[in-house]
Amino acid sequence: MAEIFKDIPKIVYEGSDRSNELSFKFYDENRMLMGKSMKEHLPFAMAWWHNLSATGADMFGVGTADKRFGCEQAATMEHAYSKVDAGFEFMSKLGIEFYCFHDADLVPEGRDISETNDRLDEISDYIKSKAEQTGIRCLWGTANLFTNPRFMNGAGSSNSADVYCFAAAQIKKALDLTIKLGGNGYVFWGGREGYETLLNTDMKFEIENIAELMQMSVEYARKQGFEGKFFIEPKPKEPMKHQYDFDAATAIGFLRQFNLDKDFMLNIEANHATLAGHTFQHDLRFAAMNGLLGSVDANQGDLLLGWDTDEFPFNVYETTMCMYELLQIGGLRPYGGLNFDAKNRRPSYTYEDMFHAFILGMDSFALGLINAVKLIEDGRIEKFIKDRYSSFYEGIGSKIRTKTTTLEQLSDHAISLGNPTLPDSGKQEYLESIVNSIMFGG
Ligand code: XLS
Ligand code: CA
Ligand code: CA
Repeated sequence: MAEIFKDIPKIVYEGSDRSNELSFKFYDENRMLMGKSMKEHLPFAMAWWHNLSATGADMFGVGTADKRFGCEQAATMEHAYSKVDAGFEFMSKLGIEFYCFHDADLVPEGRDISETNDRLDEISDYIKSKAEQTGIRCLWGTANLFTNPRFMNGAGSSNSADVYCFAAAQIKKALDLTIKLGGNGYVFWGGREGYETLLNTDMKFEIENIAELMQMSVEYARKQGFEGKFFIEPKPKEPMKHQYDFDAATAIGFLRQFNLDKDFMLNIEANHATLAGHTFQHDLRFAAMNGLLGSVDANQGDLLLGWDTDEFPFNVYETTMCMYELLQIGGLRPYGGLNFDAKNRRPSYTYEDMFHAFILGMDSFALGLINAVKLIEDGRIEKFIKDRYSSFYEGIGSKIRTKTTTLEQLSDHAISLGNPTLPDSGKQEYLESIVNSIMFGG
């Protein structure tokens, strides 16, 4: 098999003062921080769809990037094999250990499900042999239940029972593939699981059907010996106007309502959190404080644009706060990782750009990790937060926390205070300047 990225060497850490642009400036996989190597802290994954399939086509123009990787004709089985070769060469050159896929990313759809499934069996044999040679494995798999026109009204939320069965068939196969390829996670992103108007939609009915499909999927996977986690990936909108898994809080409510929270965790994507009007850190924290932060789609959006731009992470404040959350839950393994669900900008169309994108993303997360460790070791932020609630550690406050008081007693306490005092200052600007001094203070 011929080398595809011929002019690109193996990317290694050379530090920020070196002139070799095709090197990591901050990501040093062997550097130890808080008892673990950077590589262990940062289980990076490549998204098959953006990296190996997407050509930069948008609503106004065709693709700019040639992703045939040396084969003649796109969307053939020959192309499917080239993508595997390109993907494994790409990940090996970057030292990436994991990938994520949709069924539809791997092979062109056949005339019917059986033909598609045969193709998936064939290509997954090849992927498996590559995995055995390189040690690179699947992080999570999923089924594309949004591209085919039959899913115009959703999959689990479709009004058509037949379409619902097509979704089930794809999920069944994608679960088989995930298990075969050693994945420890399976994602449900509710691509078209939502609605445009209540004039044609029974929302309760649709949500119950989605839950039932998830329940059946869990039962099937457990029967096949899958011991990993299922993930819901929240997103508030796009493609639908209203999507049912709006954000972490909504998805957690749904999981609890249908008793799915033992088998499921959340896959939080930065760009989806900001589309929901939250910071990335907010949704990470919401999932984490409920014990349900399972995996991360590591990208960033553009706050000036109201859609899902899936950019490579560049904002080091965001990666710092992400790693701050992840360090506090002990990381994402053994189930999840940091999946670069991100694509090059349309004018960045060369092979070299693909590598620069990953160097940027991996370095941004390495910087985030370094900063987050410093924030934790510095301890001032954590201490400030703890002290801020000190009025609850004794007296009437402690009685509230231990549930040993009543509304009448609280009222009596307030009356006894006479003139109420103000709570202590929130000191936001002081705290922000601590973050800056830790990040840039050397
Ligand atoms: C789209 C989603 C999708 C999921 C996997 O916005 O991010 O790519 O991660 O289906
Ligand atoms: Ca995603
Ligand atoms: Ca996205």
